[in-house]
Amino acid sequence: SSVGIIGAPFSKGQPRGGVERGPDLIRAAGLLPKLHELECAVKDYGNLAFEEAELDGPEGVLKNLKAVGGFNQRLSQAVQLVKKDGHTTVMLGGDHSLAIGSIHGHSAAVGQLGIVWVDAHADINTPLTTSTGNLHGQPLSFLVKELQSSVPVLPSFSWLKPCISVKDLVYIGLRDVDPGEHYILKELGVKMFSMSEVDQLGVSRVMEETCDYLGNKPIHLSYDIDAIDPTVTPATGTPVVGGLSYREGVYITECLRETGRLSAVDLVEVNPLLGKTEEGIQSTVSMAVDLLLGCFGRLREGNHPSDYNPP
Ligand code: DIR
Ligand code: MN
Ligand code: MN
Ligand code: MN
Repeated sequence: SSVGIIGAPFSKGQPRGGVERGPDLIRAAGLLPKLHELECAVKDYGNLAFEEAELDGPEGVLKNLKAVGGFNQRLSQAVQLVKKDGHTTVMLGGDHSLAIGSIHGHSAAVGQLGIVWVDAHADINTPLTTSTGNLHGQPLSFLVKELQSSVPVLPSFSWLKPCISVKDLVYIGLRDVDPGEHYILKELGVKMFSMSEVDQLGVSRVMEETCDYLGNKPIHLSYDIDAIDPTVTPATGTPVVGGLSYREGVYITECLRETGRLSAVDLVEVNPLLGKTEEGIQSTVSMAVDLLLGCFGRLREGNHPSDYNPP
């Protein structure tokens, strides 16, 4: 399979510095050579450049609207190019607001998608329900068609048309959902496997049901590193206790790979400035790499190249 990597060193969807270093750190941990070992053809499109937005003061509670809107517009176009080149897209974040452009571009290129959103958070606050004003807590509200009437018109997002149906979205790993978000999830009947359901069913049932539920559509995996337990991935902006284990986290990627329909992956919210210890940072970055390798065929039973010659 062929992989097209886009770095999205973007941090304006949330207030903490450092998350813009994610793409380069994940590359420095050997992502490309490790993908080559799996016989993936890899094209690195580099980090997406963007301009600082001028006069980007808060509008009401909402922060950095122009920066987030402008960056995601460019990102959407970049993703469309990578998809037209025929690659599975890997978006290295950066904060989770980049899912706006990533999913918009992916859907513009290939049509109807199934979205697997792996996260401690639901990221479906609207500009009206958000209490923080951080756009990384809101990307899905801009993308979901059924929420269009609940999202005010914002000039920075005039380029964006909602492109996913609520029935094509599955959450895994939720454990920190705001009241306004919970209302939306229940009202719209969004398919979700919170950490409670992961405990109840086990991750293998969760993945079986997720894949059945999404049917045959191309899959967009949006993986927030904070879905994983903070003992493994402490270097992230909003860690929440009680997350997925290393093994559950990797298993999700193995199952999605197995479908043969994984078409784009976001790996977001790795922030080396919040790791507290060097080990914590290493462990977070290495988890990010292992999740991506799981998406592209690494098996825990082992692998060997197709042209392997036994001695
Ligand atoms: C919170 C936190 N729900 C918000 N969201 C986070 O700001 O809307 N998302 N951390 O990743
Ligand atoms: Mn999160
Ligand atoms: Mn998130
Ligand atoms: Mn977050």
